[in-house]
This record gives sequence, structure tokens and C-alpha cells, in this order.
Amino acid sequence: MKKEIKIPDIAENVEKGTIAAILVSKGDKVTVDQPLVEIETEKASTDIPSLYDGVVDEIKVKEGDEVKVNQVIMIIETDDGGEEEAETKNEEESSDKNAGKKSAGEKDDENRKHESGEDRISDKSSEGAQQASSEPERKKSLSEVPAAPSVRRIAREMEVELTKVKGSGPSGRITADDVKQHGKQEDAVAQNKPDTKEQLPDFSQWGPVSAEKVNTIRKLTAENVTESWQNIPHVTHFDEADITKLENFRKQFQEKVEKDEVKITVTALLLKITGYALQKFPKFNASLRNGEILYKHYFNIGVAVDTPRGLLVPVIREVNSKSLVQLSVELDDLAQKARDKKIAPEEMQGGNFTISNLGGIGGTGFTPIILPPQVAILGVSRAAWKAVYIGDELQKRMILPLSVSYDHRIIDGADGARFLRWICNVIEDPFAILL
Ligand code: CAO
Repeated sequence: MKKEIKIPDIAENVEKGTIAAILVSKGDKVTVDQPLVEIETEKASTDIPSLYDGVVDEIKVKEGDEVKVNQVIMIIETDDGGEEEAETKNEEESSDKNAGKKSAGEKDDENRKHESGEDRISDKSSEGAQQASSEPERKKSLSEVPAAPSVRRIAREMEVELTKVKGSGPSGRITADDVKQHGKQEDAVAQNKPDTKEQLPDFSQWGPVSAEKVNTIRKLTAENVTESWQNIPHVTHFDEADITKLENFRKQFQEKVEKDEVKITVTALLLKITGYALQKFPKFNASLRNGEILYKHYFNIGVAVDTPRGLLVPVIREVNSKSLVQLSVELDDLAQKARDKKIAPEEMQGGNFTISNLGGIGGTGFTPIILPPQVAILGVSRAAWKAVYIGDELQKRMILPLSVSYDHRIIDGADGARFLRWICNVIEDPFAILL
């Protein structure tokens, strides 16, 4: 079956772009997510990936062509599905694909990530992107680097990051020679470094093995957690909250809203309480920028969602001005959109803090990784009945284990302990919010 590849919505207010490079040839075998062309717009340079496994049947554009959103640029011959399905898939996935494309192609991922600042799993929020751009040492984005499409292609083939190359042409324009020279230098450096790929033993000597290509979301998650783990001195603090009363309240409240098909969950309650906690402890709602603490006076909280494609973090905005019912509906809606690949990049931007609830699955505690430029994250484990002494009396209580990981550069251990204890106190006695 012939399937069309169209230019998806690239970014807000961007209607057209220029084909910077064609990354495949007619007759090439391609797989889902494989970049087909590189397109440059005024806002970003981004790869358009294949939506299908198949063979390139026709390439309808050439390098330097101006293309518009929705324009068909390529035909892929597949051996399943129908035209109609192709159209739907194209449209349905466009925003989702954009997210990945804008922030990550096969190569030059880091640069695209800088310039788009979207689809941030660990979420370089738009704020993070702005923050980055105010730093003098900010790397140039790929689209800002002056280089001809042919030079870009050479860089891609040589796996040279163009943003790292010094241009010797007029106004710093990068020439093919600059790229080759840089590539040689990198090779020389690489020769002195151990190649971890080479160091892997041949596992097949001990049993069957198989390999799976890492998808864009997984790649971004890997990059972001690595960056966070390497750059932020994490401390994780643990505490437990007695949610017996809160659970009763949740059930009573649930009966009241049942007719509206709203489900009040632990996560929605924690969103509400954490919003107030961020107001009370402003450092947890801040970012660190050029030696100063940047306090945010709005309360947007991301919620980690486990999806078949990997971890996504939609953001609930202005949590403190929303009711529990509104938060529950919005959380359910965004989590479903994330699972259905319908979440827009901007719905995952602008979070100040994150909640990661693994309690629906299990576990007694974990150490979540902070999503920069945020400075803290709340981990929620599985609530369970426990025998607890209340005074001298042993009682059956529902206990919720909580953890908070924080950036120790701006948050002290005592702050971390006070923050989490405050949350536990409010869970145990919601009137504490009024104090
Ligand atoms: N303790 C005990 N039970 C819990 C619980 C907890 N902490 N959290 C949820 N549950 C229960 C719910 O009550 C629900 O039970 P019922 O079906 O009997 O009502 C069930 O687990 C499923 O809950 P849910 O997932 O539908 O709803 P939620 O609002 O609590 O969670 C969300 C929403 C998006 C947080 C969750 O679905 C999810 O994706 N969690 C995984 C997050 C993740 O991957 N984090 C790791 C990030 S990497 O560090």
C-alpha cells in the first residue's frame, strides 16, 4: 500500500519551511521513526520521521524546496494498511511526532532540544529554554548555525555536531573543510577514549539475544535523566502519611461526584495539597539560574504518566485555583491523551514541580529524579494497611509512603524534611492548611 508522508504542524505560527536535506533515497527500506528529511523553519530545524515501515516509493521534493504544512513530500510503499488509515495516522500523530521531531532527530538531537524546548519528558520547560537562552554560554541551535544544506549533510554523514564547529567562512559561515577538520579532531580524541560499545561482550555466546531500536521518547528520557543525575546533587527524603481519614473522605466525596463520572484519585488529592505546599515553601517552586534563585509565583505541577511509549509528564496549570473535581478531570484527561499519543508538546511544558505516583503499581519507596530546571519531585509509593500505635493503642491505619528528591544546592536537608512533613500533616489533618 502506498502511504503519504506529509509535513506536519511544526510549531505555532509556522506554516512553511525549507527542505534542508533528504536523508533517504528512492528504493531505501525505512522503519517507523526513521528520519526522512530535515526541514528548516524560522523557529527550528527538525527531522520529519517515517510513520511506517516500508520502502521509499517516491520523493516529491528536493533540497532547497519550500514546503508547506500538510504538503505531501514522500510516498512509502508498505505491505499493510490502506490509504485512508494512512491519512488518519498522519494527522493523528502529527503533533505527537512533532514533539519528538522538534526536539530530537537521529542526529544533532541536543541542538534541536535546545531550540524547540518541547516534548520535554524531563522537560526542559519553555521556561527552561528561556532560561538557557539567557545564559551567555548557551550553545547555538542548529538552525542558527550558518551552513549550507550540503555542509549540513556532510556533518550528518560524519556525525559531527555542527554547533560545535568553528566557521572559517564569511561571518563565521561553516564550510565543508571546517566540518572535515573538526571531524578529524574528534576522531583523534575518540581514539584515546574507550569505546563502551566495543567493550560489550558477545552475549550470544551464552544464549539467544535480540535488539530493539530505542524510540525518541526513551532517548530523550535517557538524556534528561542523565543530565539531571550528573548535574544536580540529589538528596531523597522519606516520610509516611496516615491517609486513613483522607481515604474515607475520598470515598465519601467519590459517591457525591459518581454521577458525573469523575474519579477522585490519590494523585488528584496530592496535586491539591502539593500546590499549597509549593506556596508555603517557595524554594520548591523555584529554579536555579546564573547564581540566583528564580521564584515562580504560579503553581504548575507535572504528573509523571506511564505510557506504552515511555514516560511522559503532562502539566496541570494553576493547580491552586482549581477545585479537586477540576484537577481530577484534568489529570484523567491529560493522562489519557498522553497514553493515546494525543498530548501536545505545550501541554508538557511549564511545570515547576513534579509528582510521580507509582503506588498504583506497588513499592514501599523510591528515589525519583528531578526534572530540570525544576528543583524537586515528589515520589508516591503504595498505600497499605499497617498496625500503628496511636498513643498506647495499636490501630489499623492506611499508610502512604512518600519521598521527595530535591536539589541540595538550593534546598537544605531540614527544608526537605519540613516540606514533606507539612504535606504529611495536611494529608493527616487537612485543616492544617488553614494554619
Ligand atoms: N497507593 C495505593 N493505591 C494507589 C496509589 C497509591 N499511591 N495510587 C493509585 N492507587 C490506586 C488507585 O486508587 C486505583 O485503584 P482503583 O482502580 O481500585 O480505584 C489504581 O491504583 C490505579 O490508579 P490510577 O493510575 O488510575 O490513578 P492515579 O490518579 O492515582 O494515577 C497516574 C494516575 C497518571 C499517576 C498513573 O496512572 C501513572 O501513570 N503512574 C505511573 C507514574 C510513573 O511511571 N512514574 C515513574 C516516573 S519515573 O521516576
